Amino acid sequence: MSAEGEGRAGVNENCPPEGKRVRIGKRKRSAAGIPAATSSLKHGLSRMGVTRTWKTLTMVNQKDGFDCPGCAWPDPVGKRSAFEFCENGAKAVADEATKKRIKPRFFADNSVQELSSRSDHWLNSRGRLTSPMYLPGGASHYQPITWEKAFELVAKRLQKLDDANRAIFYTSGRTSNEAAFLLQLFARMFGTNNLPDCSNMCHESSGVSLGETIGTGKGTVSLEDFNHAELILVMGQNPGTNHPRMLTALRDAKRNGAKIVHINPLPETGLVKFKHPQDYLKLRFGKDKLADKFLQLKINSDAALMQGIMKMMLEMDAEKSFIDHQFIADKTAGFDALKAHLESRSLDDVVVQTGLALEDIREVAVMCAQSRATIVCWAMGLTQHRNAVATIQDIVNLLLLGGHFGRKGAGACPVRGHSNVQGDRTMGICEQPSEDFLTRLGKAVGFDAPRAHGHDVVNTIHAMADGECEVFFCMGGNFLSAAPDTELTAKSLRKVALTVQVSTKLNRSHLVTGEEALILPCLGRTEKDLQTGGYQFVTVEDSMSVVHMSRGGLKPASLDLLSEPAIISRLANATLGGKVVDWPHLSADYDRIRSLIEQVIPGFEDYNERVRNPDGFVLPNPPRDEQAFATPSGKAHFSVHDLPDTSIGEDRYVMMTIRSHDQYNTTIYGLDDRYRGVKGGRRVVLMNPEDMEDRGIIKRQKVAIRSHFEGEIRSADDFAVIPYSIPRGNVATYFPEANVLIPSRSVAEKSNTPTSKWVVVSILT
Ligand SMILES: Nc1nc2c(c(=O)[nH]1)N[C@H]1C(S)=C(S)[C@@H](COP(=O)(O)OP(=O)(O)OC[C@H]3O[C@@H](n4cnc5c(=O)[nH]c(N)nc54)[C@H](O)[C@@H]3O)O[C@H]1N2
Ligand SMILES: Nc1nc2c(c(=O)[nH]1)N[C@H]1C(S)=C(S)[C@@H](COP(=O)(O)OP(=O)(O)OC[C@H]3O[C@@H](n4cnc5c(=O)[nH]c(N)nc54)[C@H](O)[C@@H]3O)O[C@H]1N2
Ligand SMILES: [Mo]
Repeated sequence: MSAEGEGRAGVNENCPPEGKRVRIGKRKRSAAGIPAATSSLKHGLSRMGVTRTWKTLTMVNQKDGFDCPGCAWPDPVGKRSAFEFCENGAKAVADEATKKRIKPRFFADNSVQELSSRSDHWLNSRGRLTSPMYLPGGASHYQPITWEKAFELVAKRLQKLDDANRAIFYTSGRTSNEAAFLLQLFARMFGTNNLPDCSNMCHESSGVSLGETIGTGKGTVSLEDFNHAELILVMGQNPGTNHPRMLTALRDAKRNGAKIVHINPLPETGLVKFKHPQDYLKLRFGKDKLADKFLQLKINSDAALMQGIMKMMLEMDAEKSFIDHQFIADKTAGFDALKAHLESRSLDDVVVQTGLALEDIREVAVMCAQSRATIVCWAMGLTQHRNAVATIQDIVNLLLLGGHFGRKGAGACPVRGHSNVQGDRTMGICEQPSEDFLTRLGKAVGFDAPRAHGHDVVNTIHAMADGECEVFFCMGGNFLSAAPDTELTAKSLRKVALTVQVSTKLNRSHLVTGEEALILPCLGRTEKDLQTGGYQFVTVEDSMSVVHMSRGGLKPASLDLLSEPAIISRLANATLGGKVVDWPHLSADYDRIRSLIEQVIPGFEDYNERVRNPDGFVLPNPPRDEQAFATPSGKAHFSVHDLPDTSIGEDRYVMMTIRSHDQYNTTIYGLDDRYRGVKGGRRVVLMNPEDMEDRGIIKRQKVAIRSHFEGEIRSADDFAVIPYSIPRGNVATYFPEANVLIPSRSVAEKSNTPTSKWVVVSILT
């Protein structure tokens, strides 16, 4: 291996600029509707053709079909319509079910270096991977390899390690429960807890925050609760793009009388007006107005807003009871400390940090005080900040004040991203497993699970950079582009002896590799999975803890694909042999994997039977089910946090990195962001028009961005400035183009999540 970790010459870790000239249109006022329906069809037809489009889309989220890989929003219980998907779910499905194929010949014709000069959009649109490929040390091209040889190669590498902790097993959140369980079992029997996952960059802060305060890391609402809510706060989330099916739940909530407040630096289209495409079939042409109130606060001022609202609620409570004193007395601890803290604070700080008018905050405080059933939803706008755990605990404070746990129509709703990211964690994909989990796992299987904590994503990058990692195995995802500090992550990956990617589509992590690399192509959600025990289904857990089946119905993209459970099972067998676990037996029939899961993980009793119920089953959730809080004191905890220091210095801006309407994380479907009116390019920076004027920057002017963190400077050039409705001093760019600018050591306290929504930058003209 190249000792310096320089990797292959000329391989580009960044996506080269794509598109000609960015066009700026009008921001859309209404989400979904006919444009969404036509966009779904356009994507489907262009990738799958007529018959396949019809066949595929009518299987999405159906009881005998497959779970949409688009997001983790739950499906309705009971009656489902024939089209239980949204525009962006349809894009995700079409992307996997595309008819295009990458054959081994493609890799013979294109060197790794040549491929790296192509854009992410181009790489993804080549189609599905079809055969295992091997990149030998020093080689310029991938070459075909048999599955047998591939497993032997990885197994030999693993067996030669003098310390199991020199191997790392990453998971992205599309992995099924069955594959996730097998992967963590294999890693732990091999001897390591090095199980980082995309969750470390996503909702980790939510899990830590909720775990400390209410004793479970998961949300506490069900889909049905939306029909009974009186007030819903949607914070740091863009559901019109990232969870479009949530808009239906918000519409129904609204029709049932709920008020909705949208809290975001950007006026995201989905929350303004919404038109369900299926309403046209029912000849309803009106649009539903969703948000009653929009608070356009500055980036990372949510803690200030929450504390301001709570302070006002307590003041109102002094006159007439507005908080749930009984619940607070019976079920919680720490109220007095919070009260004292809020009393000692000034609302001036709240106004300065949020940039909001006091009357607007008061209006929402009154709504909060009056609501008997409040739901707070949030996503990446809250989790990817240095103080993310604290901010989410202020949300918990707000909910506790009103007693909004274990009550119909109320609760905490962290809206998950990847379709099975919550399930993967339940299955033990976690670098810091609990003692209880390890004991149960060891007992059920008959081995001693390692206790030392492993690496999460950020620590993985640094461990690789320090030469502490020899084998990096990825179950899905695109580690290079999803992680912060692209340059450092690339350098780190190049230091590894062997990188292995189990994937459906080509991405940049296949090009920036360890000295040797493997691509192991797998079946996707949409495809039939035949094992020696017959056709299999897998199971997933949605954002509201419902576990259900997912069964693919399409012919696999190639005869040479293996399922994820089969890949892990064969690798585990090659590495560890079958003395303790009969791996081939387990993966021949996934019911056997589920039986084992049932023995290890509480809540999965009669797994095989219950999961065959068309609506699946719901996992126990003590705060929701019985107002029980599994904290050491048995109470739910109020927490006290000072407001974060949000000063940034002269001529600096705070940059958040967000998703466009035409991408799924690092998978780029197209160059438009329809709702925001940005077309034909992704290297853009959204900026307040007055900030532009102050700096003499004109529309579409090209600028360079520099990020600043503890004396470190990172740069990215060639971004076109777009005037946009965003608070002064804040700017926005797209993920993953801007990941070069994100410092790897700028992380959330306690959750170690990269602060992708808080990057201090300067803009150079
Ligand atoms: N189509 C599609 N669907 C997806 C994905 C996708 O890429 N494409 N990704 C999936 C995944 S893995 C995830 S995690 C989710 C992500 O779903 P989101 O969290 O909705 O995704 P982001 O684009 O990161 O949007 C963050 C939102 O938070 C706002 N925001 C940023 N900073 C702050 C802040 O400090 N305070 C507040 N209040 N708001 C802030 C931004 O303006 C933006 O509206 O979506 C999932 N679904
Ligand atoms: N700057 C910035 N960075 C971020 C974020 C941000 O908001 N800003 N968001 C973070 C978040 S929330 C997340 S979740 C991460 C996402 O991080 P990842 O989950 O690592 O990235 P994805 O882009 O979702 O992974 C896409 C790849 O997964 C593979 N794939 C798709 N389906 C399957 C399948 O069924 N099986 C297998 N084995 N492979 C499959 C395909 O090859 C595809 O190229 O990124 C994080 N990074
Ligand atoms: Mo995510």
